[in-house]
Amino acid sequence: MYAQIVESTGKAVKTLNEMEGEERVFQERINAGGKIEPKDWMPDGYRKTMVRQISQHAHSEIVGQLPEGNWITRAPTLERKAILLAKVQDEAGHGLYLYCAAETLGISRDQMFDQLHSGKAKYSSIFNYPTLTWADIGAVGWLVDQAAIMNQVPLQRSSYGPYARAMVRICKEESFHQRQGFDIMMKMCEGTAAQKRMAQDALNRFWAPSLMMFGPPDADSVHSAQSMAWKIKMNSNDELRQKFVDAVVPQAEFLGLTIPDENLAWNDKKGGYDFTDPDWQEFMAVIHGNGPCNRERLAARVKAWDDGAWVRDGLNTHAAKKRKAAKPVAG
Ligand code: FAQ
Repeated sequence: MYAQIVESTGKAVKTLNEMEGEERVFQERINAGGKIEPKDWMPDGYRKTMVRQISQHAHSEIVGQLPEGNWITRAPTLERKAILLAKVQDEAGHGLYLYCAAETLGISRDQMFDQLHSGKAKYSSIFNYPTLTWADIGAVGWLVDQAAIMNQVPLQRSSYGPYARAMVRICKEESFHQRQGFDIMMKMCEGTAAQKRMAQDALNRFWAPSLMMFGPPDADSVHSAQSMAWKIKMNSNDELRQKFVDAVVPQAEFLGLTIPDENLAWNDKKGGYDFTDPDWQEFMAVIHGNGPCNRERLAARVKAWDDGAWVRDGLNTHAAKKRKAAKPVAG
């Protein structure tokens, strides 16, 4: 692991013995389970990686509202509509905590939005897939939120204080989200044959994209080695993907649904399921802007930004007037 060249720094991951001064103190603190706070010294690569990960995560929460928002007006009952509205609002809140956490590292909200709107910043691949039926909203809660939880629970212990603390509340809310998704799936599976077919179809379409959420295989993950040494990431992409599969298979059995993978089989030796990798070429296409909904998602975010210009202008003008009025009169 330590010989791997990582993209975050462009260098091999250093061992403690190769470090001195502030860098060594920083790494010792991390190794001892300490937290790094905004005003603490940190290597440039650490700051850069944290900004990248937190802002990508924030963008994912915000763009992640779109596939679900698509169903608010079409939810089958008033109760389901109220629950979905609350969930989508929660995602906006998660975005806000995360943008605030990223700002503590010296990047502004405007810079982050600019990176999103120009296509420079990534957000989770999963949100570039369409939600075609109500069962997809069940599958998103059940699978996508579960994948998010699998990834984010360990991040509550990650080394950057503001990120780790934001994750505590986010994880609590994601757990509720996962339960509501599973509840939708249960209702569909206990319903008519057509409703059960819809649930199976949603699982068929969301299974592989959910596996992709954990990132490329460890061997192709350019940031993992350094991020794990800095405890920005607590587990590797493949470890979390395996954990996810092991948790979801019995849930699918409970629902009476079939995981769309002919190679899925319990492996006694590893104490987990063997499964087929998702199509990594498709993953690369999606994360480089060529998934089924990338253009639509980005256009929706840019439109929201443009439509909100008059609000930002009004707020800025008001703030400028207040600042002027508060200025002490000279003499
Ligand atoms: N999608 O070297 P690695 C949610 C990129 S929140 C897009 O392995 P890393 C809530 C990666 O950025 C879901 N891009 O990278 C919700 C890098 O590209 P770069 C979001 C991906 O950072 C639910 C390149 O590939 N969660 O769902 C993806 O060490 C329902 C190489 O990859 C987080 O962001 C991907 N799936 O590991 C909302 C959690 N995977 O930046 C609404 C925090 C990889 O060099 C509804 N993030 N890439 O250009 C993480 O844990 C990590 O950033 C990983 C990727 C695991 C996502």
